[in-house]
Amino acid sequence: MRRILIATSNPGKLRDFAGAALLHGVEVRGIPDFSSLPGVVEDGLTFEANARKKAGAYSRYVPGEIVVADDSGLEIDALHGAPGVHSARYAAPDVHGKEPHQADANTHDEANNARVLRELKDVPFGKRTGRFVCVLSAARDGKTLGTFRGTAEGIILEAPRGTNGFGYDPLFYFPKIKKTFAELSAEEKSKYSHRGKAFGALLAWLDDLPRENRRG
Ligand code: ITT
Repeated sequence: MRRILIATSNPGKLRDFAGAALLHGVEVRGIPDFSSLPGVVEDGLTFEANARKKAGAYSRYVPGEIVVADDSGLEIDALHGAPGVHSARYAAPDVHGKEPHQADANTHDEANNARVLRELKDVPFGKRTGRFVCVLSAARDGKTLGTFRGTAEGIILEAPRGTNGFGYDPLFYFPKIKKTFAELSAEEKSKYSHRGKAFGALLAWLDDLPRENRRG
């Protein structure tokens, strides 16, 4: 079975990948001892830049292996694309008194969701459109091999719904199935999600990679 090493500190992302892996018959694993590795400063202006930076840096710790990193977030049209690349620390002004791009730590999902709801307080249902974006970058020995993007279009609800998933999932209503992403199992979510789509593109690329260039 193909094996893919994922470089992430986010257990919600790992659960999503495990759900997608079930669907595709591959195995995903975290990098051994990931939490003891030095962190990567995510100061890129795009998801692509941050995903490449993370995959490049972490792949140096597992020589010869293909390492995949994920940079993702929620873009809300009424907020001109915010929280975007700052999704993981959107509540920094509330929690640390710093702007998200200056914060050096992530903020909790509940606080991030509370800020989104506050910013959208006066925005009517029809204008609460947005999308999740996921960019996956694959690297080996510090070099980028490929970058893959997936998106999912939805509506930001006025109150959370569902208890599965992570991050903004309880606020993200997916009209096609009339549910939020937090009302889906990891396997179901991967059928519709930004992460599931980017992962599908990555696997298609991996299938086309000459066998001598693969591991796992
Ligand atoms: P790593 O960098 O270690 O992978 P991270 O959580 O810091 O973990 P990002 O910088 O990519 O990752 O931030 C992603 C944030 O975007 C995440 O913390 C959520 O707030 C949000 N997000 C991304 N994908 C999501 C999803 O599928 N469901 C809900 N929220 C999501």
